[in-house]
Amino acid sequence: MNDLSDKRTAAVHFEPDDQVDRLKSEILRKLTYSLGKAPAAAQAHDWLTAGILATRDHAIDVWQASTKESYATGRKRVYYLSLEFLIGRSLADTLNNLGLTEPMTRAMRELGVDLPEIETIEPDAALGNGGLGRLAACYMEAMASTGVPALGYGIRYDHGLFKQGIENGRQIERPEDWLSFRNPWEFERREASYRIGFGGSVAASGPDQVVWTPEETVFAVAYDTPVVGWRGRDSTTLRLWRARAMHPLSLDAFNKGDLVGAVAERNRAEAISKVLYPNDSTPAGQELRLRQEFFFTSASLQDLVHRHHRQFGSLDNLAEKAAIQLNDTHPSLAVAELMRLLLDEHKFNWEKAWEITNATISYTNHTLLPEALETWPVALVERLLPRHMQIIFGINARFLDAVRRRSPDADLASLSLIDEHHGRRVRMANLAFVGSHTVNGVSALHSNLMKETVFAQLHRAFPERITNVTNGITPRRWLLNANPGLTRLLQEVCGEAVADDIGLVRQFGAHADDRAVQERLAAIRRDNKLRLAKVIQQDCGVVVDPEVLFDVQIKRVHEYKRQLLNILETIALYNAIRSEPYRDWAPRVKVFAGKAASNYTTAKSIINLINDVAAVVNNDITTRDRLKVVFLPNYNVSLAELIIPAADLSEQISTAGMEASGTGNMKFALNGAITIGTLDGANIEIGERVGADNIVIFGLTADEVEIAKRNPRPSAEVIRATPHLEGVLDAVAGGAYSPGERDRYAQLVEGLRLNDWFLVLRDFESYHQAQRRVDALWADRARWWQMSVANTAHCAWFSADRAIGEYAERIWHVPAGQAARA
Ligand code: BZD
Repeated sequence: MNDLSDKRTAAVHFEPDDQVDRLKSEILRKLTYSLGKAPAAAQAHDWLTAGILATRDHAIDVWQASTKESYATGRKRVYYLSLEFLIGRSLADTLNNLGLTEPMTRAMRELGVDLPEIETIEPDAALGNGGLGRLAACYMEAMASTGVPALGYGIRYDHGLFKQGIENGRQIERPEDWLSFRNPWEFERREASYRIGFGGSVAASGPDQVVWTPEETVFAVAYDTPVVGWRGRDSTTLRLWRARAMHPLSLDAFNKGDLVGAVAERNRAEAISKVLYPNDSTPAGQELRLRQEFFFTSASLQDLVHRHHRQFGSLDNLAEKAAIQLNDTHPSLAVAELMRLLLDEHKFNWEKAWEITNATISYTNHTLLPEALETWPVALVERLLPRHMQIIFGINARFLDAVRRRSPDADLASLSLIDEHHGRRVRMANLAFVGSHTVNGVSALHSNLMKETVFAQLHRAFPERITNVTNGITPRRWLLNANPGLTRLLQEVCGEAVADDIGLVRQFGAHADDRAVQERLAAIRRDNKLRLAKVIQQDCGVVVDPEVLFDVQIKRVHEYKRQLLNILETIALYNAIRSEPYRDWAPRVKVFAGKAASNYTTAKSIINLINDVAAVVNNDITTRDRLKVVFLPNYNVSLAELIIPAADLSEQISTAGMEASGTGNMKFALNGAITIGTLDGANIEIGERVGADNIVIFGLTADEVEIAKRNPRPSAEVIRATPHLEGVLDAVAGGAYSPGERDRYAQLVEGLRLNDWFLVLRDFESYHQAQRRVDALWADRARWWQMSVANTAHCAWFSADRAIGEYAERIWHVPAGQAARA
């Protein structure tokens, strides 16, 4: 067995030989009859596809049983609308959830194939930017694992998030192409195909009766993928829409020799599902994005309304049988589209239609950054969706009237669905808020800030509407599969049942001082670090020692996440080591990974700086054994699965109040890394659970940030008061790390000196001190492993099963099939 194949033992392992024989013959049948390959001629990708197809058959059995059960019992279903599902690879997780990891590994081995090796050629399904998309993927799996009947609706992008390369230290983007060799997990559903209209005109056809005649119509065609839950008890469905033209070829144009014109309609239609917008935390703004949003929202609503009508014969009880969750504002046109379907197609009156809409929809907010809140010009919405614009005006008028009657002094301008200050724009967050019965934030701090800041006026108007559901992560992917060594130890200490009931890891806490457990932990971490070290050497050409502290910051690159703070502090550390090379510095490797939106110049400059600093530091013999800096290219779900179990220190250092929750923070803590972080997002809740002694907190609090922003301290003053900072900034600005282009970072540094909006300078000293506390903790290794145990033992609460349990009980009002335990 190689080091990767050990991970198989984390799964359920009691499979008899006949199961292995059966799998072997299933794989061979797929190879022969689905792929037309003889075993002797089969390549690695053929074995992978045959393995996926054989696994998929087992998933289908579960899937069909789940679907049948939910139809037969008429249970309420959850519809999770998300423009992003960041799934990653599926084979290892599906096998593990089906309890087939071990027999499949053996079956493949007997066929001469190394399963863990071929698993790595499965492309990541990268249909998402970051946390929001990954959350949707975790929740689909957790709903399947806790027996919540659910469909996830999204877009089947031809091209997911771009592939990142690093050339001369700079990010370059290459198109992602996961579908180029087909997707063996999915099923095309020709019968589930809907017409999606755009543009055109609206005419009254009678009192209260309106007919919308779109100018353009495209088809949405469904592609379904089963998502199997733990122990294969249940499955949810991921239904992704692909855009097709009504008329793929204009023969008229073709006959006139106009080849471009002949396929113009097709290109325009298919552009809708062509590519994921790579913007995280800044809205895309273009018309195509609005078309994507309406396209998938309308297809999903038509589909669920159609299903409901077929099953129950009426839409009166829609809210009793369907819960629609909006993942951020991207699907918030659902409010207007559901109203349109009820009013225009099913002839409900406004009051009844509104009652049903509001009782069915709920909305999750993922950001308070004002620049990230979606708004669309009224003129654009009017042109693209004239009927929906009418409905939005109708909702707004009734809503503002009602508020005016109740509280004459309310601030109507900020409540309105229309922002009149910036050239009339539709505020999608207000639309989602007003149209939902419940609105949730994703951590305790974030939900409270929602009430105090962006949604303050709406909160006054609807004081019961905002609630909190702190995010969660699936422990199957992020612990059991990603960290088989730790999983084995946990099963030994807490019992085999930890895989079924992650809450049992609590018992691990009692072993924090046990030397034998500490040594086992150290050995497991070392193995994980060795695996990562190999990839670092391959991808960055840097040799790192698995004995040193692995200090990791992996996430989208954004100013508010403050990779800049980390790299500036790294430079300060580098300078300090150089000036006192014989002190007993805690040797470290600084690991970075993350993509910057392609048009986000500052974020790209930060990536460039990290790579430039790496080039200097890694080639300096004075600091050779003490400090290395690496930037791993093309961060994605699979890379996260490799990095997180190898991390000693987890960097969660956003400006307080700006990271809604974070979910990487939870993955690291559950895997036993120590967090160095600000009191932001879910870091606060992690701290509450693991205890103040087991987390390293620094920096201004969200309240202090608020004050600091209102009365900014001049950067010059902050710099003067902060030892080492001036020298670091001068070196960067003066080209010490970019000798070939001395002014490369002049602007980046000038930006900080002019306006330290993200408080990089303000928090620098506090961060620097916190890192020295980390040095001291690392030097006391027994203490370090104690802390690590405490982190794992107290983070089961961050299981997605717990989060889904809260949504199910408090928001969706659906009983979970199996109680979520954490
Ligand atoms: O959502 C993230 C937040 O920044 C995190 O704090 C939080 O943990 C996760 C899950 O709740 N937000 C995003 O990931 N946002 C996007 O990816 C995004 C995508 C498109 C447009 C705007 C934002």
